[in-house]
Amino acid sequence: MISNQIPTLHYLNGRGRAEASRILLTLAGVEFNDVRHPYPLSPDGIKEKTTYKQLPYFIDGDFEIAQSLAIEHYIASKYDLAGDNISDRARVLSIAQSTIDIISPLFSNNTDEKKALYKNETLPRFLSAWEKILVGNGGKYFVGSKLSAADASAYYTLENLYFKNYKEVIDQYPNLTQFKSMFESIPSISTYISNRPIDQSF
Ligand SMILES: N[C@@H](CCC(=O)N[C@@H](CS)C(=O)NCC(=O)O)C(=O)O
Repeated sequence: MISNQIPTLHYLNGRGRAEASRILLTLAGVEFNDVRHPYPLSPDGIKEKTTYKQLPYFIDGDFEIAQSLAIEHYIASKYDLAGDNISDRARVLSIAQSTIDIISPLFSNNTDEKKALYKNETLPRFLSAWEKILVGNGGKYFVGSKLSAADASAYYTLENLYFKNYKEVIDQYPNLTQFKSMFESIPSISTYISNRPIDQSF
């Protein structure tokens, strides 16, 4: 049963493009309707009601928004997770957008050559940059001096990479590994992880 009193996040039964938003809502302590639609989406179901006939789609009272990064940015801004000043807000978005550069190739690496390039060049390039940013900021948070959407984006991406068997690459970046353990030990996140539905896909 969907309650109109709390926000609603529509997505598939998977983590995909909605998980960073789910994690952000969890970090903010916001109760929400986590509506998971079976795949393939029916053409006359939720898809028809959304802006681009795509999910995720977020509804908060009278406000409705499509596009995963915009949803994350809205939630982060509303609940003080978007960065404390103009520079930090840009840094948060920079991490969020770099996750797309990291995740997207996973869907197009269809040859051994592309897989090797990803594992040996692309992934190390992004993970070493992340480690440098994290360590340069003191090692605990990616941006500023408290949790932000940048941490949620990075955590979700590292988790995705573990799932896709890139642990061996991540192990080369001990600060990222330590960050991941720290993030999943946050009480609300740890409870969320233990209770979240078993996904059909990542
Ligand atoms: N740029 C969009 C992409 C959204 C997207 O591609 N959503 C897929 C699911 S991951 C979808 O709804 N596809 C329509 C369908 O499969 O019928 C975002 O980040 O939100």
